[in-house]
Amino acid sequence: MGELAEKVRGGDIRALARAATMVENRKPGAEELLKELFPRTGRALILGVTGAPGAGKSTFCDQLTRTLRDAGKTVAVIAVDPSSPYTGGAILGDRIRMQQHHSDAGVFIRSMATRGALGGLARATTDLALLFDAAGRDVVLIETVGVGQDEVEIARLADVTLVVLVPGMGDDVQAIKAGIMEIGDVFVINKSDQPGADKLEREIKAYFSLSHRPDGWTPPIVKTVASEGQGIAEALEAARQYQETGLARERSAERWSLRLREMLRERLIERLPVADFAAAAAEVAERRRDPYGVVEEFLEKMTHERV
Ligand SMILES: Nc1nc2c(ncn2[C@@H]2O[C@H](COP(=O)(O)OP(=O)(O)OP(=O)(O)O)[C@@H](O)[C@H]2O)c(=O)[nH]1
Ligand SMILES: [Mg+2]
Repeated sequence: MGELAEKVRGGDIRALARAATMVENRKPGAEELLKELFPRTGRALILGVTGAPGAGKSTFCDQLTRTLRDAGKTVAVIAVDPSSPYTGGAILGDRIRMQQHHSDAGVFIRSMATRGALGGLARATTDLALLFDAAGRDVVLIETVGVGQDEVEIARLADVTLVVLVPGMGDDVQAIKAGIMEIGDVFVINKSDQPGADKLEREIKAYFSLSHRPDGWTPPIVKTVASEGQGIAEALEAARQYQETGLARERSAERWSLRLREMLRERLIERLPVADFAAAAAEVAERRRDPYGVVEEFLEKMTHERV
């Protein structure tokens, strides 16, 4: 095992920071490092926290971190795109929160901008989570904003996904895309100090009385006031209950099958010269070539080149 891998395994914070940068930016050696560390993974509890911009996800994660630290657990936080354009003060707020944990080696925080991550956000997040897992962190928290393909992909890699909703979002559940209802293993109604929390709770319950999950799990609903630290322990308990059912483990092979497919796709596409790809796309658009023949030709080229 290489020196960096050894240090990461041993919990060396500076080595971990260096490794995280390598992995995030896919620097040379990153894949080798992850290969070495992979057998050490599979121990951390990976919690995904997702929800609308400004719902209080960072505040919630911060409180969750405190609760976990009080229980003696080590934590790594991956904040994906904390610079949401909707809540201007979020970056500053996040920075202040980070500083509060700054002197605590038991909390490792990494922010990742959407645009920064080479090879896709889901890829970078998965690899970072594996790294923190290998470094012996007990819990890895992943905060993602909004609902989109990335969120859904990232939610798939978490053992438990907590969806943070807030009261008074207009039509509430009807307005929430079905996507987010499907990925939530636990629903957190944050800002329960504001009117409408009970109504939202009824609506979420009504939703799940109509649409049952294939795995038979009915997501618990927990009301929180993250800014006051209320309901955090209950939310953590709900996440643990889901984890204890073993349903997350069952999902693991399915997640890896998706992940492997993505890795393969990424690798194949990387091999195509960008210029060839753009030229072929233009030719297809102009009906000078058909897309089926183009794909065949690309595949032919790739399989004859070095593997
Ligand atoms: N009233 C009330 N305000 C809260 C609560 N939780 C968080 N807030 C406030 O809501 C604002 C947004 O909180 P953040 O934690 O930054 O929200 P976020 O979801 O991480 O935001 P983005 O990362 O920008 O999407 C802040 O001003 C918080 O202080 C709560 O339970 N009640
Ligand atoms: Mg945030």
